[in-house]
Amino acid sequence: MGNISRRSFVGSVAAAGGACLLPQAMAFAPAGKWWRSATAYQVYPASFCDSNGDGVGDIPGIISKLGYLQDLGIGFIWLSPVYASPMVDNGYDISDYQDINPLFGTLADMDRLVAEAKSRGIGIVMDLVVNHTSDEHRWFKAARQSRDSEFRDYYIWRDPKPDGSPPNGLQSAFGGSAWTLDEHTGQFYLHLFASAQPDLNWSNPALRQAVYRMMGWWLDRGVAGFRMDVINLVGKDIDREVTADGPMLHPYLREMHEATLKGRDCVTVGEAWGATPRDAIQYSAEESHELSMIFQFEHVQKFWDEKFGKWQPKPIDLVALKAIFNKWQVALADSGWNSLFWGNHDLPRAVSRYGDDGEHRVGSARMLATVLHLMKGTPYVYQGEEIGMTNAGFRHIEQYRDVETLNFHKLQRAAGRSEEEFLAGARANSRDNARTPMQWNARPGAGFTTGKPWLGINGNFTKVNAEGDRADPDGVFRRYQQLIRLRRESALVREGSFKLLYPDHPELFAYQRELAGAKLTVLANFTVRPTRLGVASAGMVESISGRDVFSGKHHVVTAESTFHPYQVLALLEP
Ligand code: TEU
Repeated sequence: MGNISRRSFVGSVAAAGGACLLPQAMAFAPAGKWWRSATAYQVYPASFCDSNGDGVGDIPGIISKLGYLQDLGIGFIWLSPVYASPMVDNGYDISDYQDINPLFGTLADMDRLVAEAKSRGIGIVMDLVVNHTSDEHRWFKAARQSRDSEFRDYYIWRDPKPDGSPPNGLQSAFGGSAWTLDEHTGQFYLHLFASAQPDLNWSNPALRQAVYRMMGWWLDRGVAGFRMDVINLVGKDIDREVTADGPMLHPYLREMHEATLKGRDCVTVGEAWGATPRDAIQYSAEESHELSMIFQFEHVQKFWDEKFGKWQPKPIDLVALKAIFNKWQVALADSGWNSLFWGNHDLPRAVSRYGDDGEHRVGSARMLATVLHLMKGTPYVYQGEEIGMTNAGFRHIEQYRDVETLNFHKLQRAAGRSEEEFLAGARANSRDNARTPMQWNARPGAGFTTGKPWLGINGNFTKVNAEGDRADPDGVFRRYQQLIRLRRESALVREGSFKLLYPDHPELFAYQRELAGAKLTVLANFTVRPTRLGVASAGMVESISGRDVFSGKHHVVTAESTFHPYQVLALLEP
């Protein structure tokens, strides 16, 4: 195989693959499943676009970029929280579910966002954070007034142990005990996240009905659905110290579906750390009447350290990574539906984690996009991923703002870990890596703000930015555009079967999709070194050939073919 030209047929994916792909596309249009052909884009509002120069992104800023998102081709936006919030956890601590944080705008701005996005064929999916509220929510303020408050039972209270210590050993995800003593009423309240994020008591039917009413209120305003924050925690059984996947989880989700989602043409995606494929089918199978799909994190957590968790850099083992994707693709082939993602606002930048954010930044970003987007499921692009943005590269703890990073810094330093070691971990995995402002152009403020950004802009913005990348026909944005369009147009991409090829190859990620006699073979060098399929590729069918869906060129791949660093082919046959 010769040197692969990276030049693509600009905007002509269909021209390259269309003859085979388009006829099947026409057969596909089951009502209510629009999200199976759509690609999602996550907006982290504080860091997307600041329209008023206060250094924080806002809703008018998002509206001003709808043209950009339409051009990318996405079908819906997952909007991280914009509700009223004291911002202890950047909006995942909500003080009023039916109002907008003035930092981000007004309810009128929100209505305008929904309407203008809709007119461009883009749905707005709200972040539903109902495992907990802010401690400034009126429910919690009332609940802590007295043990007899009508809202007391909206939260989870327990008496101290006889020695005054917390009721049990449950730990907060952000470090330390999950219990904080409310001095005034003499009981502890549960918070699986920060102490300013008290957990709601889902076993209280009045609370559940209040949540469902609130969901209906947003759906009636025209939102396209919900991303459900840590939804697998709501069925918890605290007294048995069961938090995730508790006994009441699925009954509550079915109840929620019945009360709010049923009969509406919306999309729902639940965040479910630790979910197994079996769980995913339970959540997302049509006959379950629960959710459209979930986010599962097996490919993320597999590469966390046993002792220090995410705060200890650990290399990716490609064979293990492939096995995980394969497991999920195969398990949900006939029932349920996968989400597909490399990153989000809690995770490092895709190109820094799985690719090369130095010399091969563009090539590896394009490779990662291709490998992910040609699998079966609904892909989620995290803002900036489509232009190959990289980790923040912070050198000092003072540069971080994230509550999780700052808490664990304190805890691990107190436990004797060195500053350098912690900072190395944070540079790899802190949530702030993904939260630095969107890099729109090379001017001061990166086109994100005219003021002082709430979190430092990545120093590489003069080189890495949307304006520059989009001017490059071989840029990252162009590849995302092509992939997003392919999903819309190709039934093979949406529905085809999945088969992992060469599972033991340590450097190539290869798989095959198949539908009605058409085959799409994806072959990607996941490393910085040239590689070949090699004789070790047991089960190799003599050769693989086809037309590359991006370049339109015909390729024949044999055991001897060389793949350049991060090179990817997507070959269509016949
Ligand atoms: O995240 C859930 C969660 O478990 C995270 O704490 C996760 O374990 C960690 O960030 C991985 O590094 C959701 C939201 O996505 C996150 O932003 C919120 O902070 C959290 O819930 C609480 O609402």
